[in-house]
Amino acid sequence: MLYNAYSQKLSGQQTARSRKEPISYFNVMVAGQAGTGKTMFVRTLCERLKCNIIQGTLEESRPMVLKEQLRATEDFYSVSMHVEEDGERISFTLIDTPGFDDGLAIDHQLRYVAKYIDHQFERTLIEETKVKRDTKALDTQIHACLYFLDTMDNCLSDTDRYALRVLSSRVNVIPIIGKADTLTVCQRENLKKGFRNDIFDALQIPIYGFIDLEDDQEDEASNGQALERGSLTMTCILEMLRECVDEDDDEDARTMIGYLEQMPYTTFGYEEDPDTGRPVPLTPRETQHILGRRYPWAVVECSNPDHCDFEKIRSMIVTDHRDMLRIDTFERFYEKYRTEQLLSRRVNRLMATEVKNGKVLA
Ligand SMILES: Nc1nc2c(ncn2[C@@H]2O[C@H](COP(=O)(O)OP(=O)(O)OP(=O)(O)O)[C@@H](O)[C@H]2O)c(=O)[nH]1
Ligand SMILES: [Mg+2]
Repeated sequence: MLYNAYSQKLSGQQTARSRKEPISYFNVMVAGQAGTGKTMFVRTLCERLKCNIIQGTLEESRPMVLKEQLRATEDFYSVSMHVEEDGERISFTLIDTPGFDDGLAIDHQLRYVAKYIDHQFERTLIEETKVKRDTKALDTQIHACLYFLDTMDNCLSDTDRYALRVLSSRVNVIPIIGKADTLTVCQRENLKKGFRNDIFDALQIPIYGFIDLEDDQEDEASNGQALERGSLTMTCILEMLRECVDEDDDEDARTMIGYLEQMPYTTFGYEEDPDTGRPVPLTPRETQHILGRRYPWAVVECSNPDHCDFEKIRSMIVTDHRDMLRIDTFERFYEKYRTEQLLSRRVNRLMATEVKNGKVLA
């Protein structure tokens, strides 16, 4: 139902697109508090995608950024590559951002991130309003923001709460638990439960997957039970999605259920050799390069589903949710930006005419 409509629209868009250009664009931003493992995740994902990268297409906005020693990120940088996935060629860009600080500084930092996201929308708007549009114009919109949560407590920190609210008004936010190798199984489960409850039920932050009922949909939701706006808990959302699966065999709804039931996904980065900056070999006679970390008591592997959800995150952004995220970005966030901009430009024009005609408002 809901998600099917999305995919139908998208497939139409893609057919038109694929006739003109072979590549679809997908851009992911990584954000969160300082030291939560964002840069290490970017490096690990790039390393993991290596086998899918089309030769010669890897580009870094700052030279050697993936090879230099790991240190706190001071400015935005991006890593772009063309990836071949299921026969489709994707131009995939990761944007790493400096970690947020506690306290007042976060306002300034979030404003900067918001400006960056808006700037990408502005590029689309400029292109759209041209008389002759460039059909090969790059899509630089941010389709998803992987937000690395602070895991000090079993609930959202004030900083995360604030940042999630600000970001989710502009971009599809996907919360992530980084450095999962430092958590026991029990700690992970408690964190997941606590975060899910805070984001969806207690605070109703409209991150990716949250469904905001339209007024006319309110009465129909959840087995005929009347729901008021803002009362959609995780249980209700899952119930609605299951109805879509049962009634229409909706594949997108099924994909979304899989995500919502297990979010926030956990991940950890590989261990770097301090001299070479390359992933350390996990066993002395390792032939195939496995990404992970070695402890005295065990070896943890990034791509092992028993150890963390890294592979789920990878397939989420590279395949499973890519189309839904792109459509959502265009229809929800870009449309909102476009409407606001066009309205404010119209108001400015009217004001300027009034001033010119000497009818200055009192
Ligand atoms: N145990 C463990 N340590 C990690 C992991 N990822 C990163 N670290 C360590 O945590 C520290 C911070 O990692 P970064 O990846 O730079 O974190 P960041 O979120 O990018 O930090 P800022 O750029 O300051 O915002 C470094 O000392 C890393 O070695 C992980 O998955 N597991
Ligand atoms: Mg960093």
